[in-house]
Amino acid sequence: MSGSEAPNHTADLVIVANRLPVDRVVNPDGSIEWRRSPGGLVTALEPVMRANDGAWIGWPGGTDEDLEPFVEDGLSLVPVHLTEAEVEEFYEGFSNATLWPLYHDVVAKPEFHREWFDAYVTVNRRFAERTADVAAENAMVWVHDYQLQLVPAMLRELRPDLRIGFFLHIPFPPAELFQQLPWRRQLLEGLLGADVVGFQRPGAAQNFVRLVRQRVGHKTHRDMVYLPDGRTVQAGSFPISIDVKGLEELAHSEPVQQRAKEIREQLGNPKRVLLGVDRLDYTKGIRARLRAFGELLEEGELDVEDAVFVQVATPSRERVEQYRVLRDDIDRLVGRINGDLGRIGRPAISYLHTSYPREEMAALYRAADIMVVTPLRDGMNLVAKEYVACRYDGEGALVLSEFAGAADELRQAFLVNPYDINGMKASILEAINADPKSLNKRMKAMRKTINEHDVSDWASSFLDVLSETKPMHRKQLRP
Ligand code: GDG
Repeated sequence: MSGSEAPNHTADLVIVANRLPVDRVVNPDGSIEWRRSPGGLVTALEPVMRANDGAWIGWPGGTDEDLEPFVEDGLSLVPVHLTEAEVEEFYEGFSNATLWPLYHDVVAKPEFHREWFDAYVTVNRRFAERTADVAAENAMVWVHDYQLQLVPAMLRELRPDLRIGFFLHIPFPPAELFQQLPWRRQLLEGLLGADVVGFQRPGAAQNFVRLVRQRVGHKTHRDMVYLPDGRTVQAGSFPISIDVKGLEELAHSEPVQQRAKEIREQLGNPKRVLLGVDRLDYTKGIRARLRAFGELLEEGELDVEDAVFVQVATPSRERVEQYRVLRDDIDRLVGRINGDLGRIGRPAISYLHTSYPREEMAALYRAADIMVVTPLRDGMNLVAKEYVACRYDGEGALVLSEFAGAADELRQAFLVNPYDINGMKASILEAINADPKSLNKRMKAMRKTINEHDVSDWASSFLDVLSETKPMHRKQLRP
């Protein structure tokens, strides 16, 4: 497929996600380049996309131009254009200020605006239409995440021949919260357009099936929904993972090891380095974690000469009001803790509001004795798995929130309730004082778990289930 050619009905596998897996880079000479955005999803899907004339449909970011489909590094990419108003209402509004907080236990108050939902419908329809143009007869389509929950039903209407899968990367809330949503029925019906609806955790799949029974009135049995037209929809849990080998190799590389040493030196070679890595998001529990650390210093349980907390907070959704408020909050808290408890050359918290290349992230994971991951609610949390992947020496400790999907698998972490500050303080101290042998045992067990289930296992387990649905579809994907 060349740059200007429309890719009509050619792709046997179509990935539909809010964003394309590339970022647009404008060079100093004004020329435009696309750079692959790092991320497990594209790594996992690349081989199967190449083997099956795959196409990826998504928003390229920006609102300036309506771009034609193009091929980048052998991947067919199909841009969906959004206007400035749609970015505000569909993306920042309905996706990130309505659905995101509602699906994360209402840890921030969701806003309900009818015009935001209208934009959500319009944009979802555009994604569905684009997909209908691109997908080959009987193709498999895999739709991703909360921004596109209406796409499955819209697409089925346009193209009943397709096999459609949907995966939700974030939690799916219990009925008690979901039913606040004025558009609850539309969203459930949107998802029911899929043959397989996947979630991170079994509880989320159960929430979905229960809601479908209660709100839409369809018959259900366990994870299956029976529609009046004879179709079935299968719900299930497919916990996502990371490119374990790729990251471990990076962590092993000489420059990363060297950089990890250098980071510890630059921090003044403290006895203990604690680390947090998150998008700056109110679901991630950054505030509670820093408070816990501050109190441990205040009470003399820890000393700034011995322990430092490195918090990387990657800028995120900066135009959404709640994210601006959060940023100010964290700035103030870090300032207060450092002002009260730091000494010259020894801040308590080394706070980095920025994003880093993968190599630097791997070096930070290598440099940290204790990784502190304390979301109030999280679909999975890849950072926890990435830390474990980098600890090939079996050293290091993971403090992990029970409310992250990752807690289902990483049972040997120091599991905490992020709402319980005293409990978190006790667990951080326990991790700091644990005997190296017991830490080694925990880390080995967690490494075994992630090695047995990496991101390509995740992708193939979902696509296998999808390809087994609907016996009238005979076309199988090539492995
Ligand atoms: C959603 C769900 C689910 C962060 N800062 C930098 C950077 N990162 C990378 C991390 C990690 C990823 O971003 C963040 O993934 P998480 O899983 O931790 O969280 P969300 O962004 O909220 O992701 C989540 C996930 O989807 C997948 O299904 O696990 O529950 O909320 O990979 O390493 N990477 C680089 N520089 C940074 O500064 N290079």
